Amino acid sequence: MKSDFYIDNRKRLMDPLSDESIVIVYSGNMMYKTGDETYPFTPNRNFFYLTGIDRDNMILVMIKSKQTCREKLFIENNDPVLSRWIGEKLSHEEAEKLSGITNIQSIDSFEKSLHYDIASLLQPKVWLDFQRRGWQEAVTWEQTLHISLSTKYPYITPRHIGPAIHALRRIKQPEEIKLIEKAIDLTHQGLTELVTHCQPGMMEYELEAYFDFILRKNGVTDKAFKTIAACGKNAATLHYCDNCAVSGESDLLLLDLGAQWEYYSADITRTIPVCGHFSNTQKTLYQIVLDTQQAVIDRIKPGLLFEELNKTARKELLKGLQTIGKCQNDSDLQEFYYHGVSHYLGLDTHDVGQRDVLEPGMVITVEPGLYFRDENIGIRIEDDVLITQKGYQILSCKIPKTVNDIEKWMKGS
Ligand SMILES: [Mn+2]
Repeated sequence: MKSDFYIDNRKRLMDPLSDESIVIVYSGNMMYKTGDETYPFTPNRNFFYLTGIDRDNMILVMIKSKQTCREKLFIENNDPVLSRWIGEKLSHEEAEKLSGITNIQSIDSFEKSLHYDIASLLQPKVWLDFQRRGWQEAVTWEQTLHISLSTKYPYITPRHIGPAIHALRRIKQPEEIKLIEKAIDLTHQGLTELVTHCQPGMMEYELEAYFDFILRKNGVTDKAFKTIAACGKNAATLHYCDNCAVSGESDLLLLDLGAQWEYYSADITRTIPVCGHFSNTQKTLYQIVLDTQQAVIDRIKPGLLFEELNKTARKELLKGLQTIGKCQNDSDLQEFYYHGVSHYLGLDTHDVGQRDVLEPGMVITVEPGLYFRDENIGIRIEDDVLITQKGYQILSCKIPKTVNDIEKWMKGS
C-alpha cells in the first residue's frame, strides 16, 4: 500500500474535527506471554489505518490549529546492543516512507512535545482511542495517559476518537478491496489443498495443516482468525477451534477459515462431506443453507438495512425447515440457527463500524448456517461480498459451493 492511502486517511479523519483538536493514537504494546516470551505483535488497527506501520510502541499525534494540521510520529530509538538480538528498530527514513509523515521524533520526547502542543492552544480538545472490549480487560496505554492528562491539565477532558476512525474504515477504498481479494485468493488456494487431501480417518488438525502450508508457502504471516476445522457434532459449536477430533466417513466437515494479507482478512466457510459425496439427507439440509445464502445475497444493495439481511436469513431458513417438518414457527428456529448472518470484513475479521445501512464500498460476509446437534451435523456457507453502486459483487465467487461443484472439487477437478 502506498503512503498516499494513509495520508488521505489522516486528512479525512482530521477535516471534520474543530480547530484546537489534538488526536493521539498508539500502536500498541508487545503482550507478555511467559518466561521471556511475548505474543506475536499485532498493531492497533486504527493506528495501522492511519500510518501503515505495524511496530509496537509508536505514537501518532495530529494537531489541528488555525485550520492547518501538523503531524508527528514518535518512535523508539535504535539500540545497537539490542539490535544484535532482535534486529534493528524502524528508522526515521523507513517510518517516513511508510506513513508519509515527515516529522518523526524519538518517543522519549513525547511528553515534552505534548505539553508544548497543549500549552500553545487556548481550548485544546484531546482525542484518544479508548477502545475497550470488556470491563475485565487491562488498563490501556490511553487510559494511563488520560489519568496523567487529567492530573496535570484538569481543564482537558479527553474524548473517544475510535468511532470516527471506525466510520471511515467501514467504507473500503479500491486498494483495500484488492488486498481483501488477495486474502480471499490465498484462502481459496489453501482450501483447495485441504479438500483434495481430505480422507475419512484424518485428524481435523491434519486437514488444517494442508491449509496452513499453502498460506505460509505464499508468504502469509498470520491468519485472519483461528481456523475452524470441525467434523460432525463439533461443527455445531460456532467457534470450535480445538481441531483435534478424528473425521468420520459419514461426517460433514465445516471449514471456517481465512488468510490475512497486509492485515486485511478473508473469512470463508465451506462445508464438505468427508468421504467426498453428500448423502441425501445432507444434500437436503445443505441446499436449504445454500438457497438461504443466495436469497440474502440477492437482497444486497445500497440503502438496505443490515437488519434486513438477518430477517431474510431467518425467513428462508424457516421456510426450508418447515418443508422438511423440522420447524413450525420462528421460535423453533432458535434450536437450529443461533448467530447473525453478516458482519463487516476488513482490517478486522469482525470489522468495526455501526451495522445500520449498506453503502457502496462496504465489504460484508453472508454466512447462514444450520446446526443439528442430535444428528451430529453443522452446516455453514460463508462468502465475502462487496456492496457496489448497483448492488453487489461476490468477491469469493470462485470458491466452489454447490453440491456438484464441491464433489468435483474434492476429486481434484
Ligand atoms: Mn464470518
